[in-house]
Amino acid sequence: MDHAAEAHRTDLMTITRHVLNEQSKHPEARGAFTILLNHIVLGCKFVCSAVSKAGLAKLIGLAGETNVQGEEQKKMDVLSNEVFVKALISSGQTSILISEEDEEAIFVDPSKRGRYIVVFDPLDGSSNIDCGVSIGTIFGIYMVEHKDDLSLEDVLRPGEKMVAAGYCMYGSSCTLVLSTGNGVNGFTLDPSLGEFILTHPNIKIPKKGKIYSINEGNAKNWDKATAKYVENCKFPKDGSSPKSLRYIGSMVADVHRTLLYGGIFMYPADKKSPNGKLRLLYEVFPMSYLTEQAGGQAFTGKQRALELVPNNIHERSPIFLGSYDDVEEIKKIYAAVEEEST
Ligand code: AFP
Repeated sequence: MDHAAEAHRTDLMTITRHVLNEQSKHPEARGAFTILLNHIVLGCKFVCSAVSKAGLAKLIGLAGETNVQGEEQKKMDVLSNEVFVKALISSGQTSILISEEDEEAIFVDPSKRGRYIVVFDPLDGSSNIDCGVSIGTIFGIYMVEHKDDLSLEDVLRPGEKMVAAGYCMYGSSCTLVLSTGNGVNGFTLDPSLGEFILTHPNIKIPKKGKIYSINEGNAKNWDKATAKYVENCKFPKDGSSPKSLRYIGSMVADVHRTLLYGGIFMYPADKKSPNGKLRLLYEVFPMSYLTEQAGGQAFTGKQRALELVPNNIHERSPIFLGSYDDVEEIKKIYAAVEEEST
């Protein structure tokens, strides 16, 4: 019997154990982050379970519709939002919450406040849910800067100021990918244990990929640089093979594949949507943070995504993220197009 391999299989690194290990490297840490993360994990487990039962339980549907028992149904994204908001407030570790589902920022009651701000999309890609396509929760975490004078200024900070970011993908398995600023790790939910187990340690995005991912239906409105880049993906001029197109239309799933297999994910600006579609605080920033932590790059078409300063909590931004070399190529194309026009 190979005892070393056996020991590996029986030494389960749960997400809590992993975060406690990280915490022990910071003697000043008092466990607040671990408590916060446990509450995020609880929300993810709830949504994972609800999503997997959605078809059976008829949880899908418009908010306000009634089910067969005559009870009012909640749409899955509304339900997920309620679960996350309640879990985050009850953790006692948050002061401000920004959710894709809530127009206004939530300022936690002073008696329950903690040192963190959480920006999140409780159920991204929810238009995919009716056909069983992978969807997910995305989150980013900032530390409060002005504890005694709390305001939106604490939130409207560049993504590089985040202290952690992650997503949970509800797919064929439930996978939570997390970075606390020291690389990226992936954990898979073992439903029989109810625990997220480290299955993808130290994720590194391949330096160059063979996949491009974009909604080609928007091509007629693309800017020159995006059109040129996509043309190069299909008809490379350097004799290399064309790239494959993969587009799920669910950011968590498209970014997850990009992190593991490499390549580029794009949601550019176009004539119809000059700022693209994706939201800066709780889509673009967390995914850019994870991409950089995995060794890739994230670019807006003008600058490094994580350096953008948001002006409002639901602001949108174009994004090109993925393998280092692939993003480098689009950066060069944007620079050349810019030079041509001056
Ligand atoms: P939904 O939550 O409305 O399904 O939108 C998903 C999303 O915000 C993101 O997850 C996708 O990457 C992107 O939109 C897809 O947008 P297009 O349908 O315009 O390609």
